[in-house]
Amino acid sequence: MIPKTLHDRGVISRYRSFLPVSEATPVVSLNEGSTPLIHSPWLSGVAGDGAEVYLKYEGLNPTGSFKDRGMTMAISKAAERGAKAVICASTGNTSAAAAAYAARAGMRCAVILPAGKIAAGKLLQAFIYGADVVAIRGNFDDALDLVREFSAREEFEIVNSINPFRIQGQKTASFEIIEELGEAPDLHILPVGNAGNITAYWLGYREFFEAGKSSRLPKMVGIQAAGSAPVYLDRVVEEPETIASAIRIGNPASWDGARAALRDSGGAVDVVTDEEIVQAQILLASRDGIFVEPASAASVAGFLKCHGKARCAKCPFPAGKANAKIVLTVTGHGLKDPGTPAAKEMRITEADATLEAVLSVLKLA
Ligand code: AN7
Repeated sequence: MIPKTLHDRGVISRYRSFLPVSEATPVVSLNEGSTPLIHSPWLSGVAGDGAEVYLKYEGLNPTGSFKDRGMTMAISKAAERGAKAVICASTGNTSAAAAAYAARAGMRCAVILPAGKIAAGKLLQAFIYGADVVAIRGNFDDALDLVREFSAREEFEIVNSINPFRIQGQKTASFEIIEELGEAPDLHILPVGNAGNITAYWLGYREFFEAGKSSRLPKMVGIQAAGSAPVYLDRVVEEPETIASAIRIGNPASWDGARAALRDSGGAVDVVTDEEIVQAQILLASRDGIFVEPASAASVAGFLKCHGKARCAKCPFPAGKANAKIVLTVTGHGLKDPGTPAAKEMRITEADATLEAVLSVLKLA
């Protein structure tokens, strides 16, 4: 039995009345959610016109990504129906979250991963939390197709975002943003891979709007990596490629949800190159002190693209609107992916252990 105090601060206890849970649901939580909404002086300055830009730093969840919000719901509901095991396909973060929450619930966890394409920190997480890891010779889309075949097996609960409880949990990020800003933002930018998160955010914004907790809805902007951009291209990408391995997905499961969010919010989807992603990752760390993984930096790269010289014609940024509020979700922690190309920033200079030598390296001699 999990002591109650330990899950009193997770998203289920915080937003119970907006979630499909009951007294019969055993809450499995690691105190996910309540992540900081951090003001970015740098990006606010880039936007101009009195705009305020905020980063929803989801890397500060218990396993280092936004997936924990959905996983507390998926695992709690799996426990409620007596499932003994869970399974997922993943580009890394879903498997880390599934493994941790399954461990917490005393369930077996199997994760199906594209071999050689998972960031080192995420792979380590799956193992350390005790999951059974299968690396398939194929990509994420192949892994998800395989996992769908487990729906016939009663003992397994599928905890990918095709599990509707995942979306329910993830929508709580929108609730937090509205509570913190006192209103929905004008514009919300986030990376899109399997498209569960943009679906979830849009659901959350609509639910709080309907509950009278906000008086407007944001325009939703999805950012994809140029080499893995099925939503942008409006077609399946057979061999997706990007250094942002988390969003290396060619056939998103929640494609319809993404379409609806983009259409109904008056939003847009755009692409950024790997170079733009790495550049944005480095700039966000060195200017704002926030280190995110490459997929998360796609949000920032997309924002910079919209506000740079190559401002895209269809960008729904409320041009001319003074004091706009813009939120970017940065979905995962930078420490998850030490193999990121941004690691080339590490240029270590050795010195003798003397003041003189150290001053010399610091160019203070
Ligand atoms: C850091 O872990 O799909 O559009 O299997 O890890 O909801 O898929 C991860 C996706 C963005 C894209 N940022 O979100 C998985 C997986 C990070 C991510 C996304 C992911 P979705």
